Amino acid sequence: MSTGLEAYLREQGAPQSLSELILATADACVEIAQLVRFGAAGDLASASGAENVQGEVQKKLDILANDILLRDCAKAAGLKAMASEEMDDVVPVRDLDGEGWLLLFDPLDGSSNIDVNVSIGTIFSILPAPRTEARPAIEADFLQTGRAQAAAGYVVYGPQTTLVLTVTGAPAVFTLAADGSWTPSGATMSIPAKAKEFAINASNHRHWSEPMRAHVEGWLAGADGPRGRDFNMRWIASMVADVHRVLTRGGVFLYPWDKRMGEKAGKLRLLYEANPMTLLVERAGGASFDGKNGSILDTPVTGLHQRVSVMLGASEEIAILIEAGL
Ligand code: AHM
Ligand code: MG
Repeated sequence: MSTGLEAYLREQGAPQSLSELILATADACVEIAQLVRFGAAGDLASASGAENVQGEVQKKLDILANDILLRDCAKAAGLKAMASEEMDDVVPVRDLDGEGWLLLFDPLDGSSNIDVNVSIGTIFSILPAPRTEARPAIEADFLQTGRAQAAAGYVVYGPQTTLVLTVTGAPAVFTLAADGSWTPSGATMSIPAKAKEFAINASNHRHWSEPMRAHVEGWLAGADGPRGRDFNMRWIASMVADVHRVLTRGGVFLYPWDKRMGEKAGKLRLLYEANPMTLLVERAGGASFDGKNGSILDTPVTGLHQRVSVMLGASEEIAILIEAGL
């Protein structure tokens, strides 16, 4: 049941097949919200022992959320294939032929927060399926830059369950009501150019590049340092919740490359995390930087599970980070 969301998708002029896929994704998230609410305190949150493609121990809730998305979204007639942070390979659903969509998701982002009952979320990205001869989709079909996304969004499972979505314009915000429907919250997401707040895991200070260390030290020095004003800091360790705050009240979120990563560009995943969150941030007037090429949305895509350095949020602060050559 998603009446407010359906009306919004009609207003946006989203193609029918894209609307159906977004509605199916949102429905899956309603089910995941129930699991998170009632299952997290029980044994669902205990480690299953399985390792995902990133070499991390998955929680049972991650696997269940993944299964729900796979099952519910496959029902959308325009969906050709899916890819998930939790699975090595793509899952073809229907042969490519004419208009269709590819769905990518991080089923439960920030899952280290499950045990401590702190906000987690689902992130999703929708790409156009290549128009080609009839065949099942393969990994190469998913290797499109963030700029190509037809829609992107997330659901944050926090004190409220909130869906944030972009199809064409500024992010729209919906709250999950008691009857299971997505109700427009009326909130407008617009990130002020100037940051007053930053989010970074400061325990990684010694691993950062020298310019990154200097930049964060400038924030910490506040009014007594080179920036001449105070900054506030937050770190939830759940990208969905941290970026939701940036979209709601401004600031910047960073998970930059650090020395422990070596050849890897960063910790966060380009296709499942960085691209969808960046599309929302840029549509809310913010900016992003991948530490190399410019906007994260233009980062060349070479692999399904590629990682990237992430800096996003207030445009003036991102411009300073780019200038500093971070
Ligand atoms: P996950 O997808 O395995 O949950 O990892 C991604 C999460 C992000 O949500 C969050 O920003 C980051 O990892 C936190 O990392 P750290 O624990 O290093 O601060
Ligand atoms: Mg994640």
